[in-house]
Amino acid sequence: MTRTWWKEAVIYQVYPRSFRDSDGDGIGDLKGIEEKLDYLKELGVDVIWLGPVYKSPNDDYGYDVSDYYEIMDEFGSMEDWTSLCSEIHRRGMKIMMDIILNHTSDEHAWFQASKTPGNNPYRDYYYWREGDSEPNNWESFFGGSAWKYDEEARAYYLHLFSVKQPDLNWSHDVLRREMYSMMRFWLDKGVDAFRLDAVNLLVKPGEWQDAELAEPDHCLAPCGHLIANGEGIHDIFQEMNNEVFSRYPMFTVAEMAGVSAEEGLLYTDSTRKELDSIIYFEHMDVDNGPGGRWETIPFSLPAFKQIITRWQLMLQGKGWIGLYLNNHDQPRVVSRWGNDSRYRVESAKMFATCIHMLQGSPYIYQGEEIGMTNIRFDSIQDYRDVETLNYYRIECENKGRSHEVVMRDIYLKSRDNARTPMQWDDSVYAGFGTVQPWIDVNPNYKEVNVEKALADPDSVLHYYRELIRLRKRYDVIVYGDYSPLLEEHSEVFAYRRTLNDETLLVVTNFSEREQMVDLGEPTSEPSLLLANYPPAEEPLTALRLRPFEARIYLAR
Ligand code: TEU
Repeated sequence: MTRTWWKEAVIYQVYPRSFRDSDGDGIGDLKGIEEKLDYLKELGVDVIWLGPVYKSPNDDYGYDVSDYYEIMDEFGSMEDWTSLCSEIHRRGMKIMMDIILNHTSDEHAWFQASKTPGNNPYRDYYYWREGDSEPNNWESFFGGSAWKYDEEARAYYLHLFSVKQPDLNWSHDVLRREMYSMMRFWLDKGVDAFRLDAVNLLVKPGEWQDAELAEPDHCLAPCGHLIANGEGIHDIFQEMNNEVFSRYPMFTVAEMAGVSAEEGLLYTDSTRKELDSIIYFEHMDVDNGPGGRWETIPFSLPAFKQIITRWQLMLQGKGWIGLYLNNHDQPRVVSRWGNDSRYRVESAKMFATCIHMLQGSPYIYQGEEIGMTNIRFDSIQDYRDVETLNYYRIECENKGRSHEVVMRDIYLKSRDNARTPMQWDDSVYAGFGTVQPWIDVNPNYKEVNVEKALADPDSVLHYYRELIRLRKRYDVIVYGDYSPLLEEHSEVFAYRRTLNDETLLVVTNFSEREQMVDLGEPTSEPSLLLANYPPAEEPLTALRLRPFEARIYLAR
């Protein structure tokens, strides 16, 4: 067991626009994050992942960068960023920046310069294709064609995400060097970690062949599987590692959709010198129907457990993962797979237990630690996310589906579910700021907020603190081997972690019904480390688990 700081770390994701508005413009900002650092320190997190804060026209809220070297006006200035960075460090925490490499904004100077046809040094920074029609039938992840015609350029450009996010051409040596120096710029400023956005899409296939529509591969848009993990992608990460990562005491986490555990190992195997860890999607896609993420099918715990187990065993002792059930792209898990009314607190604690005790580094998405829930706005006017708005337009206007039917999908899967303002207290706008925020506050803020959670020893928040405290105390949580238990059970997820003479037993009931389970005779007397219900005196061979009950036992 080699100690590695980032394996031991808990990472907290801040979505800057929705965290805290310090200057009364309705939009979260860097000063607002700085105000809340003591709260994060007391929670016990080690690393703060800052969503993108670069200059951006905000078509995809910062994931469309128009200048990598400047801070977005709404968020503050470079001085504010420097101050935030040093205040994070002063408290013994670290800072992770979100790095967007696959595309820029169409308002980036490179893209503007690339439009001039002919011999132009920027032309090949992007994928420009001349012709009378779109080069192929690829669809964007955000709906509609992945190609857009530009009059000035007299050509089509590729955009896998929104029309305002043209894809960069990573086979271009000069572009790659530009990106490496951009990354070094931020590391030289003291950044400790990178979250690399959508990076398994960097290489595009040499042939622009059509995608077969109605793909069986439902976690990606119709062209996704043709692009994900393309030939030569590992060479890029080895080069990036050599040019950038290996020169700093940093760590990387790569966000990658459409990656199997086998591929996940190739990316993160420490001997290959590519990436340190990966955030994969497979377990989050279990409720996607054949039509994609907007089509929701019932959650299947057996499918979920199989995926988790496959990844745990595949990477054990070789690679590393980020553990998560929530982020800014996913609906809130308490609403999605738990019960956000009757068992909000119980289910929030249960999901946290299940995730935090696995092997990997746990990620906490803002508001998850107080059990924030999905929202339901009646009108599409109240939604802000480009993916959601495109979906509504395509389904209602182009396909003629009714408002009610389309809104049902949006209530289940819209990314705005997780993007409503952080609920700090029960004052107007939930303590997020003093004016109407850019997106409405969840109406349950009087019930669900930080101030209330701090005052209640049984809150979700105090439970998260306990989970983090346990991680700092028991090496088995970070470094122990994983083995699944009760693999056939359809409602209970249980597993064992072992390191030397320490054994951890984790048992979580994913259902609203009581479940009887037998974990087998223990080899030594187990002690209950943490649970989300008052302790019940039962032998491990006859556990009676209450709705969404979670327990962690330690045996030596
Ligand atoms: O997400 C990449 C990604 O794979 C998304 O398509 C994801 O599947 C989708 O958001 C689910 O609805 C990253 C960022 O996390 C996301 O916020 C950005 O919109 C996207 O890249 C483009 O930069």
